[in-house]
Amino acid sequence: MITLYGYPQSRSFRVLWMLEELGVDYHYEVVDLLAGEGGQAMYQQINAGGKVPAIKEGDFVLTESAAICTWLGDKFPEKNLLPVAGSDERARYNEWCYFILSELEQPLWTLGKHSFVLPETLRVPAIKETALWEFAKAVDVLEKRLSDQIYAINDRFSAADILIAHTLRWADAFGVPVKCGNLIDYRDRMLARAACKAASMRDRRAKESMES
Ligand SMILES: N[C@@H](CCC(=O)N[C@@H](CS)C(=O)NCC(=O)O)C(=O)O
Repeated sequence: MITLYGYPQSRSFRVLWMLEELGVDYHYEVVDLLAGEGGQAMYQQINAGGKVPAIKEGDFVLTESAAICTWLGDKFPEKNLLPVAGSDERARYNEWCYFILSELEQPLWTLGKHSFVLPETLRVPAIKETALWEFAKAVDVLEKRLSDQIYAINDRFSAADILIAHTLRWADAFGVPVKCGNLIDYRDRMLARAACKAASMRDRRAKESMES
């Protein structure tokens, strides 16, 4: 059985969504980050950085949301959620992953960290202007590349769409929603998928059980 270590409304949602797309059995183990469980010895054995998501199957443990989605896609090739390793499409998938994590998510996360994540004494308010400028540049690239596409890679849904749509949903939550009509349509189309809704429900239930 696959165990996903996650926290509601965090990057672990990417893996939840992927698992729901795959339709495989999994156990969702909430690591209560706000209660400091990420720093506890038991979880540090799973992820030395104390972060989520992480995934475990038998003795195998993997961290990093994009790496986990890729591992899952390769593990269940019959579900067609990843282009085949070695193909041009797989290179395109890798390109998307690096772009999303280093160009699109990075300025958004900088914005979040210096607005509400870091302890107040570590926040540098002036950095937000730079982060907004960098994020707008990355969104501009996204608009150009996705403007007339149904999916990120050719005509098939893939894990790349999960990573992009989840990051765009974060942008909404961080108060910098995308404004381009095509991009909004793309994001909403991805978020309307049954597996995304199922993952949202699972995440909501996890949040409710943590609060009760
Ligand atoms: N690059 C990592 C980032 C993981 C990450 O920063 N996770 C956040 C939640 S979204 C976390 O666990 N933060 C707790 C902490 O920094 O201690 C990934 O994509 O998985």
